[in-house]
Amino acid sequence: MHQEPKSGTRLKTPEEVILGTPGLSSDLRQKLVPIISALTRGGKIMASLISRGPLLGITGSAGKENIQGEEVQTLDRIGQDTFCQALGQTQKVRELLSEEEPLPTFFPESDPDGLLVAMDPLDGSSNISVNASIGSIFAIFRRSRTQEPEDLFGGDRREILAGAYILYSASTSFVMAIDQKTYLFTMDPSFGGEFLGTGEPVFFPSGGKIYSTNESYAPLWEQGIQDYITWVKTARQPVMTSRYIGALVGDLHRNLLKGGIYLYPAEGVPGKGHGKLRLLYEAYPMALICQFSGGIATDGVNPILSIKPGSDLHARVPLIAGPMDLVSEFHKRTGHPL
Ligand code: AHM
Ligand code: MG
Repeated sequence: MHQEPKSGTRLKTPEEVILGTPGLSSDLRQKLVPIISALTRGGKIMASLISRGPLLGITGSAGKENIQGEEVQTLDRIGQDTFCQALGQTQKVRELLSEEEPLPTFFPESDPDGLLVAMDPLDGSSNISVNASIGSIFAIFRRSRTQEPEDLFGGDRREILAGAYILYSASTSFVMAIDQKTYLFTMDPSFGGEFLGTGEPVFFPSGGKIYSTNESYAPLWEQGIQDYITWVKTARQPVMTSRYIGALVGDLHRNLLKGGIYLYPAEGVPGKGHGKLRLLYEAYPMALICQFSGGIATDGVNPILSIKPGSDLHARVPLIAGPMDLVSEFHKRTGHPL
């Protein structure tokens, strides 16, 4: 459960939380602090641009398609440039994978033992032009020293250290999962755009009643998932309610604070169909955030964090994410108990 700060509480920055995290070595802290600062600095720039978007003429299409055949929005490009520059400047990121670029960006001047970052710089692109919630998502990985530059993200010789997202909405939130805990910060525009939070961990509340999915695809899902959704609507006690923003960051954030399950299943035959969300920079970081908040994320059968990335760095997976009670119930009813 998330606690609002009590008056008089001394609020903390994400960097202060990292520096006070006992489970991180000083070497890791020295790498993570500038990386997290780069993310919040980028978030501050993005929040400022997004809040003036229509006036700046940046809420439309960039007039081209990305590697995945999706129309690139101007803000997708701005997000890419903003976070790529900020992360490169830290010299603590060896390589950056982005939804917006087919190949990872290698930073030759960086610390040879630097970390890896995978990102979706602008999540929920279809919400941009209608002033609805959008976000940015990041996964930070440690890697094996022996990996060659062209192989940094591939294989299973890297370990996710942190997951984070920024939610651009009525206020701008920064959520960070690190060392078994998830923390929430809010940007204070009157205080230089600093992100501040209580430093207390956030947990999914128990007994959540929200389900979030794009139900228009239901006829394409495997029968067990269709049956689960029918049961949720007709028989489950207590009854659930549907909420869907259409931006993973917005949907997951609401569900984290209120208790809810997010579902983006595969379309087609189980095991053969692919979901929409990308493993390395959407599913992994959200899975870590769920896990460190008392929840779990799966592909409908296996935990997301047990899936090894293959050669396609932009691979998609089905995603079922939320508090343990709701995701376990989903798995039980769809025949794949956790
Ligand atoms: P994007 O990264 O191109 O913005 O796509 C990802 C988004 C998620 O944020 C969201 O959960 C999902 O796509 C919505 O998809 P749909 O419109 O099919 O419901
Ligand atoms: Mg995106």
